[in-house]
Amino acid sequence: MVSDVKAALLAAALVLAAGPALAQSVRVTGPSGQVVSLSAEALAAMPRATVALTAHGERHVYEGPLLIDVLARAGAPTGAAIRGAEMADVVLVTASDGYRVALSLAEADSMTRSDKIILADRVDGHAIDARDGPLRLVVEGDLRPARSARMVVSVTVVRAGDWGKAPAGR
Ligand SMILES: Nc1nc2c(c(=O)[nH]1)N[C@H]1C(S)=C(S)[C@@H](COP(=O)(O)O)O[C@H]1N2
Ligand SMILES: [Mo]
Repeated sequence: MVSDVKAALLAAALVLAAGPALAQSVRVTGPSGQVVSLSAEALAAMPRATVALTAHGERHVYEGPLLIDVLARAGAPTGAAIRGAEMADVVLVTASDGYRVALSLAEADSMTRSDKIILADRVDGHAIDARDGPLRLVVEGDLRPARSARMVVSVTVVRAGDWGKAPAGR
């Protein structure tokens, strides 16, 4: 009986300690303001890609869905539909420590560039630890890992096309 209680408390403590890593979802906002929250399970069920990342002299293989597929869940255009005003769409990736990285929507699309950009949830075959994950942006082709935001909590498409435009009539 007492050991049952101990076991239950231990189990609860383990769940609490692992809490953020287990519960992580990502908040995705599309160009028209549509918001979806994708759970770890939803991300795991998406088509997967792998990208190697070297940081601090160590090379690791990250795996996860393509960022463009994640953005499409919130209504972002893909492929040839990224045209006109959408060519100025910016993707803001925000981490839990406030670190932010900007990309363009077009560069995340596999019809525009062959280098892949993924929202990784696994590294070298296991879940990403709490220091770097549970979600990490990985940008294939980058020579330094500065855009590889760790601990990603949200991705947002910002329509930058209208910024700094001359007023109508000029
Ligand atoms: N959330 C978050 N991600 C981040 C950073 C950061 O400060 N916060 N630093 C970036 C930088 S500058 C580098 S070089 C790589 C790896 O650095 P680090 O593991 O020493 O933070 O992570 C990148 N991702
Ligand atoms: Mo860095």
